[in-house]
Amino acid sequence: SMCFGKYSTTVLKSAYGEVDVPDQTLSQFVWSSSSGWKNLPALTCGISGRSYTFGASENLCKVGAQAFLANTGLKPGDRIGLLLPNVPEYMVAVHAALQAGLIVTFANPLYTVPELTRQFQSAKVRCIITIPQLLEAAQTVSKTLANYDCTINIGGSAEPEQRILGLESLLSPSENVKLPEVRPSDIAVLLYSSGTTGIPKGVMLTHRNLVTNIIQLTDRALIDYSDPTDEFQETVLTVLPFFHIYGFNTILNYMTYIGAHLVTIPKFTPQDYIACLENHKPTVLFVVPSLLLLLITHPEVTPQHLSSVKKIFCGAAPMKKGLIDQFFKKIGRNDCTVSQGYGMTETSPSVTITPYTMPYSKSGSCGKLLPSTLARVIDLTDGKDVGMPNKSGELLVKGPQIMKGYLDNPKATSEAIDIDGWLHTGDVVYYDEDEYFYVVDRTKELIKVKGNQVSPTELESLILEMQGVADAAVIGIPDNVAGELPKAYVVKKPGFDSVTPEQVQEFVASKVATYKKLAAGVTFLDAIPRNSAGKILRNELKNLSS
Ligand code: 4UW
Repeated sequence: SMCFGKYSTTVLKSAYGEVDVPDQTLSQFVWSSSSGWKNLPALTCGISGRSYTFGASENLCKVGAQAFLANTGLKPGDRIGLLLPNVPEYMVAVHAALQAGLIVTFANPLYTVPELTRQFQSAKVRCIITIPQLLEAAQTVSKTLANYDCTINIGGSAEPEQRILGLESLLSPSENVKLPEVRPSDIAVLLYSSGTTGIPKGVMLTHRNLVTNIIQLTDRALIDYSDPTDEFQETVLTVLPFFHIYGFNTILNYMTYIGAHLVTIPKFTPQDYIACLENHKPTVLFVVPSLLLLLITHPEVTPQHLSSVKKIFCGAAPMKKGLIDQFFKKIGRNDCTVSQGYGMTETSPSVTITPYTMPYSKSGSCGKLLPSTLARVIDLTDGKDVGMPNKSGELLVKGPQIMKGYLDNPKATSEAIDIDGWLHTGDVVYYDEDEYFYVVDRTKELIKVKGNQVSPTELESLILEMQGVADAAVIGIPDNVAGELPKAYVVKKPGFDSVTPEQVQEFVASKVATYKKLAAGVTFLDAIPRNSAGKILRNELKNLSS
């Protein structure tokens, strides 16, 4: 399926052809078949047992959309911020907002106030939806936001004089409110990703981008799109965050679309996860490599706990070749598939996925191109297409799942998506003779800690705020459990010899979510290696650390 175009590019086309994408908004699409299984459970909190059927959650989304427009000052096109852990109500909050024509941005509930402020200011958020435990942070951030309208406090009480509304104001039917026309080409969500360089930017994904990726995955029939019934319904245990593209589109939207029952856990602990395996007997698990490793190595996870599981999906970070073998050894059976997907926030997220049955010799591959997806692999030094299998280079991707661009950042957008429409992924890959892809490295600065994005630039600018610091550079250090951990190289100002590594670590830890901490330590240098343009030579630092 290779074709040779102008400039001797070698374009790989999906072996699966093209898919047709319905002309629907994300909400219309996700609920398009649910009338067939209205009374089956759609979402259940694995800890409290709080549960919604498909009929109930679909209806709440519609009621919520009308209530948004009736009870708040928000208008279609306005942005709202979700500051929520994984709870069943996440679905209602997102899809009510989308049906009201709003654009949604999701924040990590573990974020500190400065982290939240940066994201919500960038997205120009006018309303935050949160829970009582996070209300104080939401209110602090809201004071910094221009044209702020209101906060919605799910599960808490209203305080009208502070513009805090309770959930009831989202659930009171306002049938006379007409919902706006939302077009599939409209932006649905703004998810934050650092891309190949710099601080996190708002990735603009349209309704069509998100629907397309679900259709592309459905086409590969990784989970049969067969009507769920009282006798059999897939049960999906998920702890991966809904604020991340993987949790949001691949899990929340895709699994709801096919009629699976999602069991959510608001905050990961091995004990809660194990209890959910026991109590809910999931048939499908979505994992990142560090979670799969935990299932393999945790002494309290027994083969019995995993006996109901038939399908596992892994993605978001490189998976070590032997991990799948270790998993099969642990469960003592092989009637379970472990699939790997590769992609990024900018691609909604999936680009490749492993086929249903895959030769053992290809384990470690992240699979083949999804339908309607094109790829090129270019040499890291001369930028020319490598033109043949088993030669690594940077992956370029083209397809209908690629983002519209970075919010308010045409420069970053044109650096990421070139004039011919190719997205430069910053990942180093090769493909084999059968066009199975393998991710081998990353050229971009991004650090991945247990699948979470960490932007080195963000940590560097924080460290530079510390008294006595003249220069700083952050890189990822390989780690057996987390995949990578952030490490800082720091240059002290004259007269600040007494600054210790621990002080730098504590300074950063006090300002960022836990997974961004400088867990791989701090080393002082006389100078940070930089090129003549002032760009940090990260490879030199990587060599120093290995
Ligand atoms: N192997 C090696 C992989 C892999 C990988 C991602 O935070 P983001 O922007 O996005 C994600 C997306 C996760 C995902 C994609 C497709 C898919 O099917 C699925 O479910 C099974 C999950 O994490 O980070 C994007 C970056 O993460 C790395 C890679 O560097 C990419 O650019 N990455 N998947 N299988 N590395």
